[in-house]
Amino acid sequence: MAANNTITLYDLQLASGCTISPFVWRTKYALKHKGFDIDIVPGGFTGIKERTGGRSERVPCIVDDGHWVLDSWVIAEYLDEKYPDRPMLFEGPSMKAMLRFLDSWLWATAIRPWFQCYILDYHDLSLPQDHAYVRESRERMFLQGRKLEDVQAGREDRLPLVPPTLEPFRQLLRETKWLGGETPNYADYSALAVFLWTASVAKIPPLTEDDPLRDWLDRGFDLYGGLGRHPGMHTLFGLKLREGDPEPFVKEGAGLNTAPVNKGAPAAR
Ligand SMILES: N[C@@H](CCC(=O)N[C@@H](CS)C(=O)NCC(=O)O)C(=O)O
Repeated sequence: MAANNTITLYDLQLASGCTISPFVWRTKYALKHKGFDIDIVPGGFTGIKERTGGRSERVPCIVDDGHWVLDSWVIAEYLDEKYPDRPMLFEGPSMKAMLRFLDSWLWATAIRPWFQCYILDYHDLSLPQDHAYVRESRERMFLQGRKLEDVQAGREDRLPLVPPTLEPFRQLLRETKWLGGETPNYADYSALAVFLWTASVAKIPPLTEDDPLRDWLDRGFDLYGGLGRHPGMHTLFGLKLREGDPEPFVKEGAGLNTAPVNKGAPAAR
């Protein structure tokens, strides 16, 4: 049992102290969902191995009463297994399978294009001692050797193309208050983490002021005493569209709906 109801979490922070990693974000929410206080071990991209006593090169890691758990997904499963008497993060194996799908869809649809729109901001906002590592590793591992400046350039043309692709996700949230139903669960935290990452690095907004995702996003960022409201975060809303840009979202009731509920032939009603 966690001593003093507190679990230690190894963070990944920007110079402002705000968390950048989506994996750490979802773990912060998971710990709060389970009712724990969090003892944060601060730090940036460099020195993770030293901070964790050689145990890991990646975060999040948690330590629960001396027991180390690595990897955000494994941590969430551990929390449910160890503390089944507290609110559950997962609702069985089918939710896990569906969430794996939602995760990969959101990463492909949102994080991939936004990564290329905000990669220089990401670098500039990181801790000064991380700059050289962030530049070298991101250019080598994710950008085929292209310079951060060249990858981010022209983002004004690319940003307006992303909101319309999020329509299936908007559709999902039109049907339910949270992905977890009446209350949020790990599906919400995992999806929120994509937008929390974006808000941590986006010096210019990716979504329009009136995006229908705003309701769920605002409620999600406000959870647990405003867990997602660190002063270092940027607003997600305020993307300015230019002539010729696509409609950012489908207006209520129009288009993209799946087939409506079959209420029977008119004479039979
Ligand atoms: N599957 C792992 C992924 C963790 C991960 O990749 N964390 C990144 C931050 S988003 C990291 O620690 N990166 C360290 C680095 O870039 O050197 C999890 O879910 O915890």
